[in-house]
Amino acid sequence: MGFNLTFHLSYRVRLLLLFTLCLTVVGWATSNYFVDAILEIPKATDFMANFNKATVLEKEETLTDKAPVKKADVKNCPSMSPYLIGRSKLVFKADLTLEEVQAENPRVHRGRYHPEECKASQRVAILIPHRNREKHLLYLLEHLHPFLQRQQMDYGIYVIHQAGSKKFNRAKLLNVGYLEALKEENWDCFIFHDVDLVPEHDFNLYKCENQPKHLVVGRNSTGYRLRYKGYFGGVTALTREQFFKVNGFSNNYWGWGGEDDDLRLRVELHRMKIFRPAPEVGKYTMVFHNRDRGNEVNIERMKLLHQVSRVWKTDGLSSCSYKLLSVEHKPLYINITVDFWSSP
Ligand code: UD2
Ligand code: MN
Repeated sequence: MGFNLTFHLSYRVRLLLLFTLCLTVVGWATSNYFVDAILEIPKATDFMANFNKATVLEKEETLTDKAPVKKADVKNCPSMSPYLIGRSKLVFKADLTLEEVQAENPRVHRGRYHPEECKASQRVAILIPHRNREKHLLYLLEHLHPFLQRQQMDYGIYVIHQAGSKKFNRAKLLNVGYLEALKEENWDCFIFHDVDLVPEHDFNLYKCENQPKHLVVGRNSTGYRLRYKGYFGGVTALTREQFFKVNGFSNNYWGWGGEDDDLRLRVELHRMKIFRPAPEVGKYTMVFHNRDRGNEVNIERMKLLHQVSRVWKTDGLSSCSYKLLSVEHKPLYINITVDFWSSP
């Protein structure tokens, strides 16, 4: 009888213990689930609050001497960064200097940045063709660095500068940018970016999709409307593989026009579809400019556009020859200077 009572009691105690244990486990699991869910999908209205909170946290963190987070412990970045603020009114200060922009971006080194708090899903190279547009470059750097940091991107900015007095060749410069950038990092995604276009809305994500992406749905100078259905100019994003597959841009477009349509035809020949963000998000301001000397309209462009299906395989990345003059790692960008000695 005594034995039976002890057995009975201990059985009840064990049952109670088991029940408490189950409750604790269920409680712990659901709280973790909800915390994760909140981190993953921040509400649009909370973006500004989160942005401020995150800035404060960052400041507090620098004050303590906590051990830095180990690389292996860093989580993947959320699909929607908590720092996004939506559309901004862009201001271009006439007396802005490179030193000011550098001071505003202390966490950018040698043209590159990656978030400390999480691991970005893609490494993105921004390629900017350039000649004689220093002021535009300054404005773009001023806005693009904070914009990309708010998006928690792992990125590098490359400026590909055409030296000499040959006609400007935007497409060939972008091929050079792709080939040279891959020599220092296996970038996943490439953004081909005019120097004078500044994005207004930071929901316009600077990363690649499973189809080539055209990011400029509209710009101020054209009433923010798409210029024409197949328009593929200004800013585009292709993965390393997508760009490689179409053999990059043609090298034969000297002067203004046609090279963007040529790339669109290459993309379509490979049965890829162009992806665009929503019109309210794909908005850009183009800093005003006149047509540059050395970039006169290319009167050959229609003829060239008729040959794309025949020549894409032999004219492109595979045949891009250039004279590399220098690669300089400046604080805010990597400057690649090239000369094209063989122009028509
Ligand atoms: C349009 C396209 C552009 C390109 C071009 C035709 C848009 C928004 N942009 O731009 O992507 O297809 O037509 O070639 O539709 N550049 C220099 N120095 C020069 C000349 C050009 O740096 O002397 C660079 C610079 O990055 C500039 C880009 O080339 O943004 C395009 O040239 P543009 O701005 O003169 O041509 P635009 O505005 O008509
Ligand atoms: Mn322009």
